[in-house]
Formats: sequence, structure tokens, C-alpha cells
Amino acid sequence: IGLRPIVISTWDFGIAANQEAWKTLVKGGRALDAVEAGVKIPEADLHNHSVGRAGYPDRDGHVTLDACIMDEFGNCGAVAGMEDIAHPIMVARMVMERTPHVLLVGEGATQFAVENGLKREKLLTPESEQAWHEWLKKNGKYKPVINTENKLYQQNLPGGKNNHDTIGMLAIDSKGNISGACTTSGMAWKLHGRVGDSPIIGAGLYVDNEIGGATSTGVGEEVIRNVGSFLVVELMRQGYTPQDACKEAVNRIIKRKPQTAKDIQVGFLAINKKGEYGAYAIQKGFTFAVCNATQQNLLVNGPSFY
Ligand code: SD4
Repeated sequence: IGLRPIVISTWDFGIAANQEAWKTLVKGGRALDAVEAGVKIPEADLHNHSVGRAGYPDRDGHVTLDACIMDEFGNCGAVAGMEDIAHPIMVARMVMERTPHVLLVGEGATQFAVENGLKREKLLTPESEQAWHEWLKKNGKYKPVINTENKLYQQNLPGGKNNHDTIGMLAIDSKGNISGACTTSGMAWKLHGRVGDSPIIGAGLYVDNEIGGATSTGVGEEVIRNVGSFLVVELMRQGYTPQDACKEAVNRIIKRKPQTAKDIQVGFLAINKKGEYGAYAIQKGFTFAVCNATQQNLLVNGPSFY
């Protein structure tokens, strides 16, 4: 704790993502480049059905991707409900650096990505399509399930031990600058057009280079309602430790909707300027990965309310 550079990210697929980010950080590179490179690993992973390519589709069979990125200057970019582009985090960064805008959605985001050199391609894999057909046969109604992508992953890939969900990543580089990235295919079987917290600056991700950064995973609606990641950073500004800030943000969600909160998962992950980190979730089972000069693949079980 307290060591910089450092990179942390949500869930156990964060270990591999952190190691990729570390390659940039250890060379003295910028945190922004590190988080972009890091989250591209789960975006490309075909075994991962909740981020990027091979993500589970929405109710109507469309794979729609959400991502955002934020740097040490407060620059930010995002895409939401984007189809047919394998690396939404790259597009989010292009929105940040090449347009006067923050958020592009749907076909406009895809067009912008293509104009900027990315390939339009099919992201729905036969495996994900089959899982969708099975879901349609079974119930065909959308209802959030705690750590849902994780359970679906394990059902669909026997022997798969990993948790798989949205990846949120926060890094501090050797200059002490902070950046963050967040990318997801959103809740599996969501309504077409539904956008969660992950591409919303302040909800799924927030960075303030003076204070720290925060990111979230779980049912995005509850995170948006409470402007979760912004709240966590503001609490750290008031002196909360990263873990206490995450805990207070989770408590707000529970207090506002206790009946809903019982049945859903939301987890926050945060880091402060000193490189201290912490997390807190509504339900058990929220893990996060830490990588710095002394430990490359630490996996921590986040504390939880229940
Ligand atoms: C969303 N927060 O779209 C994301 C997805 C997620 O567990 O993290 N699911 O709401």
C-alpha cells in the first residue's frame, strides 16, 4: 500500500489486465496509456462474456458496448451502445483526444471509430449466440442476477474459475499522475438501447488528479442514481480512506433502495493520490487485482455489506 506506480482493477481478470498495464508503468510511461492497454486484454478475451468481443448480447441479440476513459487533466471520452467495434476503450480515447465531445452513442460511435481506422466486425460469437438462445427459451425476461456474468460464465464454460464482469482500472504512474478506464458489454440480456454506468463519467469512473480515482461494477442503474464514482472521489477529498469512501457509497445505495439492494451487486474500487487503495461491495464475491513493484498478481477479496 502506498507504492507508486500502481495499477488496480476489478475482478480476477484484472490480474492479466494489470500486468499488461504494468509494462507501460514500469517503463515510466503515462497512466493513461497503461489503462488503455490494460483493459484491451479482457476486451479481446473470447472467454469473457461481459467485456468487448464475445460479450453477451442484449435481449434482441445485439452486442452493445460501453466504455469510458479519463486522464490526469480531467479530459474524458466515452462511447455507449456501440456495436461492431472490438475495442471500445480505443474509441473512448479517440473521442477524448480527437473531438470536442465527451460521449458518442450507437451507430454514430461506430461510424466515428471506422472513420478513425478501426474495423467494423461481428462481435457476437457462436457461443454467446447460443447462450442468448438458451436464455430466450428459458425465460426471455430481463432480471438482474447477483454477479450475473460470473455465474453465466461458469455455466457456459465448465471448469472456468474466473469471475468475469465489467473491468474498471485505475493507475498511478511514476510521475504520480492518475488515469482510469472502464469497459463492458453491460448487463447480459438488457433491453436494446439500455446504457449502464460504465460509460458515464462520474458514475462508472471518475478521476481527480489531486485526490484519486474510483470505478464501479455491478448493476449500473444504482450507480448512476448515486453518481457513485464521483461520490467516492469526493469522499476521499473529505478525508475518507479509499475503502471507507467505497463503503459510504455502497451504504447510500442500500439506504436509498434497501429492497432492491438485497438482490443486486454493486462494487466500488478506489485509489488515492498516495497510492492507497480500497474497495467495498453490496454482496460477497467482489474481487479486485493489484499490481505494483512488489506484487504483480495480488487478488483481494473486497469487503461487503452482506
Ligand atoms: C452495467 N456496470 O452495464 C455494468 C455491468 C456490470 O455486473 O458491471 N455488470 O451496469
